[in-house]
Amino acid sequence: MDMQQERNPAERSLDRGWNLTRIGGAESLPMDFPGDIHSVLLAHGVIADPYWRDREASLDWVHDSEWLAERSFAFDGDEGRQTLTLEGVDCHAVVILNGIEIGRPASRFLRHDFDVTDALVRGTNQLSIRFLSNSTIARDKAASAPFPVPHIHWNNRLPHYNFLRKPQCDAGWDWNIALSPIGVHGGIRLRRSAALRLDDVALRQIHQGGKVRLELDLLTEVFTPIVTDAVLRIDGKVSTERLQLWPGPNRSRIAVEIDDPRLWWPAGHGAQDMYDLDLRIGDQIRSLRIGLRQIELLTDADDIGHRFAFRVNGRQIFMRGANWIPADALPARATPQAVADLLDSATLANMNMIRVWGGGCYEPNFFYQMCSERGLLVWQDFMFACNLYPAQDREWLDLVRLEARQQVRRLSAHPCMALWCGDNELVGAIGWFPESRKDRDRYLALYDRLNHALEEVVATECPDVPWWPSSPSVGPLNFSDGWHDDTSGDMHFWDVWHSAKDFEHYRSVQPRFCSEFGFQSFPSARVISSFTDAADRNLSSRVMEVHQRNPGGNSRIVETLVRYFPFPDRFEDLVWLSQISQGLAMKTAIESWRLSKPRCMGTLYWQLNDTWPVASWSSLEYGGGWKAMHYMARRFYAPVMVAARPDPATGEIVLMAVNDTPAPVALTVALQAVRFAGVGQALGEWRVTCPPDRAVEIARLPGVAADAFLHFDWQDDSGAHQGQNEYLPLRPKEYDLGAPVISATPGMSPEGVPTVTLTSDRPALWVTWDLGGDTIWSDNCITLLPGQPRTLQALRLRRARLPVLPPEARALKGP
Ligand code: BMA
Repeated sequence: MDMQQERNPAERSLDRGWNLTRIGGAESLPMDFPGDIHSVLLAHGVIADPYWRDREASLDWVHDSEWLAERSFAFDGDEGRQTLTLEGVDCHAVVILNGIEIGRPASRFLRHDFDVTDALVRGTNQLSIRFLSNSTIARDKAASAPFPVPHIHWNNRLPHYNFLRKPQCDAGWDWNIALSPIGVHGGIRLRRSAALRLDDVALRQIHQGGKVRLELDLLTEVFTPIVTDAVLRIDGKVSTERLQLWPGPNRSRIAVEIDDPRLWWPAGHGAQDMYDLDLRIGDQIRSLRIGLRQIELLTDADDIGHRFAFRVNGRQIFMRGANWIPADALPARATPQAVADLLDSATLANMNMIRVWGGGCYEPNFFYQMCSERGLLVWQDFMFACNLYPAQDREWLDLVRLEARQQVRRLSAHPCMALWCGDNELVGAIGWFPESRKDRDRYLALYDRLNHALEEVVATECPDVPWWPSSPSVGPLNFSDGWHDDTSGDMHFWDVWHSAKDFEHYRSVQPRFCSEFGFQSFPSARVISSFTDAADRNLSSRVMEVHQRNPGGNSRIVETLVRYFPFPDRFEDLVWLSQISQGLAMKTAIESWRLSKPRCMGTLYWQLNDTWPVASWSSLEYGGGWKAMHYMARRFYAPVMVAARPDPATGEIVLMAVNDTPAPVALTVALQAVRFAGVGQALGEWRVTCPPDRAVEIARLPGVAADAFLHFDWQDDSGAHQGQNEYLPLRPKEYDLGAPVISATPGMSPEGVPTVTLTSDRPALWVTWDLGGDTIWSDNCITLLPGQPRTLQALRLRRARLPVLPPEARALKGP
């Protein structure tokens, strides 16, 4: 699974066969790593499901305690140096071998390499990891800091996690439960080496004149002076370098040129060609699976400000995507299957980029491998979010430098890597706290110490992947408001959700690249039933409020929804309508910004997934089920899309097309005005050619009858790109929607794929066939016109399963 796994025969896993006890407690349980302690307690019935109702806070004793993991192993007194490597220790711990303290891990984001040659004994060895209480350490560190370093206390139930190198959302976030998991999330290995140990490989690729020069920096720890060969093999080519190495850390370079490269392309632009690369230095071996691509971030000045556009292999590509948060609040549940399921859903919704947000974690190698295989580019934040950080502390900053070096080197092999970004929202955060508002100079200087350290690491370790200082950022060394400047840089546009503006307000800005914007909804009735008792299934119940982490969030969902829709009678209808409302919000934003291409060159909505069952901005609910918005995303992220938006200057409705494929497309677009009480009236048919570099105007309409909406269908010359869309000049509740009679007929395609055919006796909006079930459908939440049945096909089954309720068809009805 892991493409950077070493095939070194002198390596031995110590992952399995541990025993876990609580210091001062009675628990004694078997445990394997990678793993987290909550999951072990759960598997053995010591605790019950942490996601159930309001159980969360009753489990605080787990992260307030100290835990001891112990195992023994036999050692036959091998020759050479022995290194104990631990990855992802979460996070403060003491490692003891045969009674000797060999290290104190203090960061989940580091790989620790402890030389244990002198601590090992022939025969049976005792290894233990004592996990300290991260919550206690965070409080102690904050108390001993020379001045306050504030954290985002309205998101964090557990305080001062900005002093820990641990996922910041482990302390609670405005969508996350605060469990603060403990464990080892990578692996534990004993590595034998002779004269040298290969620790990291940093790869860079230089594309020039149709060739690619690969340069690999080999980071070794050398024990005895040695002259040795480094040998690199790729695509039938062998490159050898004779090296003279001296004791201590060494950095050596080996290069190779690929004459006729098969390029790796993002989804929709070509194949995801990959190469196997094998490396040997001394007795150390490393295998990488790499891809060849040139990635650039264009930020040069234009007559608006500064653009923000990605260019891959010489081609500017509009980025359609979403923000990624950890796959589960319990790390042991973020399995390769669960992650693959979420990433498949991303590509099925026509995404080509995801942003690994800075309040979570650097993901494991399999994640980046899966993104590379799917053509999903990764915008990678360094793991800092929404807090101020103690960068005055030399020791802390050194730990961060080490983390950055290791992570940048590790991820340098993956062709999906498109950007290294310094952090999430740290520039804005300087203005959020009384302390930093009062003394902005001090906290800005602190910020720059951290940010500059990260920038230097990217420049030395992986200069061919672009660097961006922060998200949002107006530009390098520009500390102004990235939430409201739509002329330069990347933007986080939160005024609709956080400032309760109308959905139409999205059209008031034209970001160069919008890397965050979102609107909340409730998860499906199925997911709600997985964490509630029947009596909790009420919007204002305590349990529903515990599963909403943004203060006032449930009210915001409802008060915005009622501006657009009639108030629903039943709780289940409210839950469904919240998803339609969320989809309408994102459709309004994304269509408008895609239509402003090339001014805008990317939209990443907040957020793709959930870490537990919660009301949130996600389009995929916990367990991977598609909310209504994800089906809509599959349409509003279609590479070729036709949509309409109002011209604020003239009041006209402008019909436009956008094409993100590599070549121009010829479209025939048929437009009709549809009255809810009657039939459609054809308004015309247009043939347009849409180039890939900008959106084009198709037609302008002065308006439509007050009881009508616009419906358009399009096809290309070969019929390959087809779609339909609608534009409602008024809000849905301002129409007399009537009460459509929908019939749903399940069936089977000739190939044996389940189908369902939906019909309606009158125009019906957002007709939904079942949400939150195991089946992902080809489409859903669709517009039906009378006499035009539509058949949905089962696309695939989800990998994670939740309790199954019978499917049901819903449509928007009048009051
Ligand atoms: C953004 C993110 C997260 C947060 C989201 C919703 O700014 O960076 O911190 O979860 O807003 O409030």
